[in-house]
Amino acid sequence: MPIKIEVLDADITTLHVDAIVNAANESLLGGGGVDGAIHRAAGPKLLEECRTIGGCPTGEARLTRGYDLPAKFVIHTVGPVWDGGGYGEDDLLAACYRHSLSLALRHKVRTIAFPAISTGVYGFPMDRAARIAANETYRFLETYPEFDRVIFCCFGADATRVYCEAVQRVYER
Ligand code: AR6
Repeated sequence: MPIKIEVLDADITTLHVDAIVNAANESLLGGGGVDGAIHRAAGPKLLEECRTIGGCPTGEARLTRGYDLPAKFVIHTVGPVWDGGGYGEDDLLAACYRHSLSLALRHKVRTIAFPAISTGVYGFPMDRAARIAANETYRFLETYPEFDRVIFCCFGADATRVYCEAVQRVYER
């Protein structure tokens, strides 16, 4: 079965893919980290469209256009805030990947890039987040092989190594 998960060390706003995923908050009205970078690169029309959506619960995803980004769409998903692991954080993070990929499919997205959702301000342990990202994405692609490329776009060498190892582990199973 051809599974196409890649890991890149890059600024997600520069990627020429059909959709990039934003690690947003429930307001969908912007913030810091990758969210701030995406809004800056997409321009003010992105915030205008986000205002019409009315927010997004944790674990779900919403789609907008990409405006000035090279990507056609932005899929905004809201990762869980890490609170020790006993509050459903793992399932909510897995749901972010699943819902983002389903929404992408509905919009005929074939190439998509994810940031390391929840591993910045939201404090999710990186190795645990990477394992969930790799497992859930692999499982989704087993059922829906329509994607040409799914990229985990990491910021920096440490994150890139952790996500690479997690992806390798799912391939070796
Ligand atoms: N490209 C790729 N990855 C990036 C970029 C970039 N340009 N910038 C940061 N990262 P975070 P969260 C990485 O904090 O933890 C926002 O304020 C970063 O190194 O952006 O889900 C939202 O509005 C980290 O590994 O998202 C929410 O309030 C990863 O992206 C809150 O932060 C995620 O870090 C969401 O927190």
